[in-house]
Amino acid sequence: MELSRAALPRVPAGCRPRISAPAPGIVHLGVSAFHRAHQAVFTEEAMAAGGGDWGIVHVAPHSPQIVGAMRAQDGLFSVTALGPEGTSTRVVGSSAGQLLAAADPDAVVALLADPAVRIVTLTVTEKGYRLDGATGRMLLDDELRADLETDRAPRTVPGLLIRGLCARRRAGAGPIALVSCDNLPANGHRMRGLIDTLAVAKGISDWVRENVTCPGTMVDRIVPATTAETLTLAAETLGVRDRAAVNGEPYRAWVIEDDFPAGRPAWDLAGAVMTGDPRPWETLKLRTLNGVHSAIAYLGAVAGHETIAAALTMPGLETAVRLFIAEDIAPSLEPPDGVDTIAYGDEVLVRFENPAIAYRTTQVAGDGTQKLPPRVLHTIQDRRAAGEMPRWGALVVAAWMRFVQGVTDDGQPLPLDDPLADRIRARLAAAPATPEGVVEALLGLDTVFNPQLADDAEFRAVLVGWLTSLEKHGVAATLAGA
Ligand code: CS2
Repeated sequence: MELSRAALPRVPAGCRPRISAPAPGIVHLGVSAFHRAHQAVFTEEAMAAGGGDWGIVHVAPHSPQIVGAMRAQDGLFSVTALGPEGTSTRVVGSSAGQLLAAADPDAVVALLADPAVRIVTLTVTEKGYRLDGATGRMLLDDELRADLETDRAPRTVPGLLIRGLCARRRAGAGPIALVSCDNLPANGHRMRGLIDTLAVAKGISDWVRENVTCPGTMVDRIVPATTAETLTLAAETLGVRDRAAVNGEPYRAWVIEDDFPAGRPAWDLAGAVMTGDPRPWETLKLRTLNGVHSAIAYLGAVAGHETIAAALTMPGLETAVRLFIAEDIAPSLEPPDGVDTIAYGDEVLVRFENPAIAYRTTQVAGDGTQKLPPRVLHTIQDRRAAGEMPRWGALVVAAWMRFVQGVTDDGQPLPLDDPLADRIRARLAAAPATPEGVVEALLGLDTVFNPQLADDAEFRAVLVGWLTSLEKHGVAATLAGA
C-alpha cells in the first residue's frame, strides 16, 4: 500500500503529520530533497505551533517524477533523520498542491497572482538563477531571452517569476516576499538584483519596488539524494510505501531576514532564527560548511572515495581541511556575534563524519562552476586582497581542475555534471596537456574566475604547483606531503 491520507491510520501514530490539508499560502519552486527535509518541515511545525494558512504549493520546474509521486500520495512524504545512534521518521503534511511548471506554466503564473499566496520560496540550485558567478549579474541566455521577449510559456525560473509578478500586479493581488533558499552569497541581494533587472525589462519597476521583498536566508541541513535504501527504510518504518521519502541528518538550521510584507508562518516557533541581517550567517556557512564540503568532494572523488564520510578517513585530508578553515576561511570573514569560525568548523566536521549519511562525493562535486565562486573563490579573493596566499583554497581549486579531467587516481571515470561542461571540455581539449596548460585553460572561464584572480601570477604559480603534484603523485601523496 502507498502512503496517502487514507493510509495514515496504518502509519505508526508517532510518525503521522502534525497538520492536515492546509490552505495554500506559499508557492515553492524546486521540489528538491533538501526542500522537503528543510523548509517543508519548518513550515509544518510553524503551522502546528502558530497556525495560519501557509500550505505549500509545490512547483517542480522540470521533474515530473516528484510531482507524480507526491500527487499520488495526497502531497504527503516522509523525512527520516539519520543520527549516528538511530533514526526517526515523520510524515510531513505541509504540501497544499503539486504542479509541474513545464506542463502547466499558466497554472503557476495564476498561482503567483493569487492574493492567498504571499510568499514564494525557491530551491532551484545555483544554476537556476542564471547569475554570473564572477559578477553576480543576470546571464541573459537564449532561453531567458525568449521568456522575456516572447509570449511563449516561460521555461526558466526567472521567466516564470517575472511573468507571475506581472500577472500579480494586473490582478492587484498585493505584496509578496520572494525567498531564495539556495546556497548563494547574500542570496536576498542576488534575488533582489535579479528581480529588479527583470522588472526593468518588463516595465514594472515601480510596482516591484513597492510590493516585492527578497529576504535573505541561511539554510542548512545535510540531505543526500534519495536512494533505493531511503525508500526501503521509509517503507519498513511507515508500513506503507513512500516514493517521495527523503532522509537527512538530524541537525537543521534556518536564519531568515524578517521582511515579509504580507505576513509569514511562525517559523521562529519551529526553531528558525528571524533576524535583520542574515549575511554573516550566510557567509560563514557558505565558506566553511559548503567550502569544506566541496574540498572533501573533489579531493575524495579523485582519490576514488564514494562518500564524504569515507573520504574524511583518508590520511591527511581532515588535517588539510582544518588548515583550510584556520588559515584561509576564518581570517576571510566576520562571523555572527558570539560565533567562532574554528568551533563552527569543528561541528561541521562532526556532521560530515556521521556514518549514517551516505552523501556521495560526486553529488557535492557537481555544478562546480556554480559552486566554486561563493564557496571557495570569494575566500581566495578576500585573502589575496589582504596580501595573503590562501594555499589550501588553491589546493581545492587545483583538485577541481583535476576532477573535471574526468578520471580518478586509479583511472576510473568521474562524471562531469556541470552547466559549463561543454565549455570545460572544449577548453581542455584545446590546451596543452600540462598543469600550466590546464590552469590557463580553466582560469579562462570568465563567468567563474574574475580577471583579477585569473591574472594573479603568484596565485597561478601555487595552483600549478598543487595541480602538478595531484597529477604526478595523486591525492594521497599530495596530502601526505602537504
Ligand atoms: C552540499 C550542500 O551538495 C552540496 O553541494 O554542499 O547541499 C550541503 O549539504 C547543504 O548546503 C547543507 O546545508
